[in-house]
Amino acid sequence: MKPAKPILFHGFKLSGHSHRAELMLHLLDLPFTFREVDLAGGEQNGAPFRKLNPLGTVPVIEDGEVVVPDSVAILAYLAAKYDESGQWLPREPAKFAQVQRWLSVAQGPVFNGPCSARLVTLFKAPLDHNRAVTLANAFFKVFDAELAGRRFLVGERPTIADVAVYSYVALSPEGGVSLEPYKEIRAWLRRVEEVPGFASMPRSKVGLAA
Ligand SMILES: N[C@@H](CCC(=O)N[C@@H](CS)C(=O)NCC(=O)O)C(=O)O
Repeated sequence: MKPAKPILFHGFKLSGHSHRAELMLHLLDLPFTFREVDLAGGEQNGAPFRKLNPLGTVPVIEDGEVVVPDSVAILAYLAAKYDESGQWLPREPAKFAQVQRWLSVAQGPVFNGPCSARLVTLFKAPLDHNRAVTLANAFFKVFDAELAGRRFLVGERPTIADVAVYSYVALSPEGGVSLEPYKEIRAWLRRVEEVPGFASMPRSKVGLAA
């Protein structure tokens, strides 16, 4: 199934939150129009944008009458609505729970670690960079061990769990967190990048660890 008209995507090209939602549109091969929100100019705080997302963050999508703010909510919506195969959001309860767990990881340890470290280096966010780097490495150590012997985060095929976690892990060198010590993570990133339809995001300075 495809949307009757292109989905309107309100995003920000250098945001990993925005990238994970945009990546899902590419993976599902859905038509969309990208609209860059002027975060530096404060557009997210104005009344028109707050009507779309009262919390004033990107990404937000408009699919006809349906408005969905929040990156992981967008992943769940797109998979539930447009992925008829059920691959991206498995309905079997144990797998469904595992996917939810990784969505929590994306909004918890990934946000507090690699995402926050990058917010400091790229956008001068008033956060503690050392703390974010420490949290990132603590998470990566556990994540690397969990990935051993696994192709994707839940089962043998990619799900929205992989999409949710991918962007800020791939971007972590931009925040000053090297992926060099984490062989399993680097191999998993490469597997995600090989999924048909994968689209990377523009890098600001530093590329992916080899
Ligand atoms: N929980 C939200 C967080 C999104 C978020 O933090 N977006 C940032 C860009 S990376 C934003 O829009 N910031 C605007 C601001 O803080 O004023 C999601 O997953 O979409």
